[in-house]
Amino acid sequence: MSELISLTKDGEVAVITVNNPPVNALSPGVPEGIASAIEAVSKDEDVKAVVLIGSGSTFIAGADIKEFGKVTGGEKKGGSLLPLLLAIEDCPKPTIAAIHGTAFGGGLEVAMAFHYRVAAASAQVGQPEVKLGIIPGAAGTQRLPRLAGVEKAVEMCAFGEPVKAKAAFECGIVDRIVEGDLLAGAVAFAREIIASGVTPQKSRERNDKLGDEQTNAPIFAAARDQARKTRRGQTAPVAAIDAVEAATKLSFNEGCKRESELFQQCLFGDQSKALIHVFFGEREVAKIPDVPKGTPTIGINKAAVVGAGTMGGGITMNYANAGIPVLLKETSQEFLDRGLATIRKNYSNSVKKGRFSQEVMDHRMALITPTLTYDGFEEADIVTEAVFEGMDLKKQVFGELDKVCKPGAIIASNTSTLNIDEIASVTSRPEFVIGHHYFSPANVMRLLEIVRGKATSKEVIATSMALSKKLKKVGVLVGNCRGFVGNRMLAPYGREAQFLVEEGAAPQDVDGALYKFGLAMGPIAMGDLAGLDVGWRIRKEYKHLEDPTVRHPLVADRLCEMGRFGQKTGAGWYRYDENRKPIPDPEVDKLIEQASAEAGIERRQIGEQEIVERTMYALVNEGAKILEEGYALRAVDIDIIYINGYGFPAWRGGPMWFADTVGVKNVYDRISEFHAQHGKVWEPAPLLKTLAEQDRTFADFDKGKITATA
Ligand code: T1G
Repeated sequence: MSELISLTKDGEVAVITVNNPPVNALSPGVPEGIASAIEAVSKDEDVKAVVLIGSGSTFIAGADIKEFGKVTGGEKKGGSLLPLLLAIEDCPKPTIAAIHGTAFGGGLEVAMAFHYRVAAASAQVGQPEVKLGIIPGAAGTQRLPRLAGVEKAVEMCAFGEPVKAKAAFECGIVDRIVEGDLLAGAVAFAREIIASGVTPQKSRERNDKLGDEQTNAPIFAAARDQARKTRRGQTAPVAAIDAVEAATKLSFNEGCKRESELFQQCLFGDQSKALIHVFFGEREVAKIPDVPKGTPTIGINKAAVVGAGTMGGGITMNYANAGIPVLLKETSQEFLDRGLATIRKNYSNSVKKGRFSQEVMDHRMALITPTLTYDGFEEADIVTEAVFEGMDLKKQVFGELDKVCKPGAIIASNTSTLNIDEIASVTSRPEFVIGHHYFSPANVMRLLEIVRGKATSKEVIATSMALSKKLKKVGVLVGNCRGFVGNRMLAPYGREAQFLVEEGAAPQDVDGALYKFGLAMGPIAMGDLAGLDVGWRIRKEYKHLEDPTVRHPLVADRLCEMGRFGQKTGAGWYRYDENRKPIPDPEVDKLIEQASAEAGIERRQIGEQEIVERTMYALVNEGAKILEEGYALRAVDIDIIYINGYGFPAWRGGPMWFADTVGVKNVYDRISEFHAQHGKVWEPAPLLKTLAEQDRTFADFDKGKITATA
């Protein structure tokens, strides 16, 4: 056999092992190797049964995603796994797939072609293809309903969530859970099958679970409704539902043909390219050129958080969720009690929703130690400061922490915009100071902006990247400019949204256009959610830095002067009912018209296209400046930040990927028009000009394919 596939024997049981680290993907050579092994054992009279198992940490985790780009780019023709799966299923000897780790995508499809499946209790199975903008392409939508029933199959194929081994056993995907050594358990299972003399049934011939039109119609209708609500704008989930529905209406072969048509449609669509870009991007961001893999890291066994407000409480939960004991300090019992109560309420809500048990909640609460003093901080490996967003207070806290924390402890600030170097300057350990900028709600949003100070050591950066994975966050290293990356780009984005309102669009027009574009929430409503007073305070703090020669939005300050801070005061740009539903407010419309008149602006009709271009290209232009100034390592880092921190639709790949799909030159030309119309705030970024002139993309920039920028 090849080095990818090995074939051994345990008595009369043949064992095929896949050796394609790190995830035993079905890369070129792996399907071929399995096919050869199946052919060999079919002819070997001494072999009475066959087991397939993965080496290393997992069973086959799917097709090799790296290969898709070659297929859609025309570099190679896509191969089908279907013949291999039929060969496995038609093997004259009982075949058993032994699953550990994750049998995902093509991995599960291969396993379902085996006559039986046994799994380790910790294993998971799934068809996560929709998360890549595609659908199962190797009869997964046809075999899964035959093994697990239609409802389970639709849920797994349309929404892509993994299923644990126990649940997979209960619904019929797995035939046995193996305790102890998986291979030994699988071989023993094979010997039972041999001894039973039973002729194995082929999954493709099992039609008893396919239900009928009457039972299936409501299942598909409910799935389509859920996809509309929870996967808004995405094409793959609907295609997956159509493919599973075909399994209930067509023969197996016809169903496979229908699945293949739908798979090809998705694979060659823009959404799949964007989602595959995001898949690899979420892993790329962990790669830091001057902090190589293997950089020593600091063990994080004890943590502490200063500040039990919304952010501090959420950060504390992240550590407790990861099983790390964490101190939570406040300045008064009242604030401490309030913070703990919020944490307890959040956990209770999760228990009520069945996300985890009361026992898990109790364990997590037990890991949190509230305190009014710094007692115990000397044992913490990392302390995260999450106090009020003011430089003086942060400096005071960092000065105190520098005294109480042990040598070598990391001190991180959750600041969202303030200068990390200035904060570090009040400590004796600037190399251990770093920004850990979480996004609210900190226990939910996956993004963690890791802000590198001038003195921050490589070990502290490497530790922060490893810690973000342990906290189930996506850690992205950013530079220490004002607003870092995400919030720095949010400024021109929010500015344009407000300018559009002052020029003629209603707030709900701007939000509506961007919601339709795919954003979770429009910029005007997002301002009300975050609190208009936050930006108001920052504008007042930095008033002296504002450029007097450019126009600034007027309405948000007026709303704040009226005490309309947004949801927290029941009214901001919108009024809010008891369910926090935004309601356009005629009083605000009047205020907007007054502001337009004051700014000498003649209001006009503004279409959705301009709303999307003015706001999205504001993001892109600022992102290009950030890249050329070196505050983000790659364009994909900016994409991952916006998808995981700001609700940018992953199926559009992120703002920089979106610019590539529009065409960088088209974006540049449009920005040049805005520059002519609206003045210097729209000065095109030099990198954007360079890319446009060289007919390059931001993806090319990431690959180092452009010559130096201006
Ligand atoms: N193909 C290629 N590379 C892959 C890969 C895959 N399927 N899965 C992971 N990698 C790389 C990844 O980029 C990283 O590389 C390294 O492996 C470790 O990954 C026919 C068409 C399995 C749960 O969607 O969910 O089958 O950064 O950091 O945290 O119908 O990887 O080290 O260079 O994520 O332990 C369906 C995707 C494909 C599974 C392991 N399968 N992978 O998580 O490691 S489509 C998937 C995962 C398909 C069929 C269709 C996770 C994991 P590098 P990692 P991990």
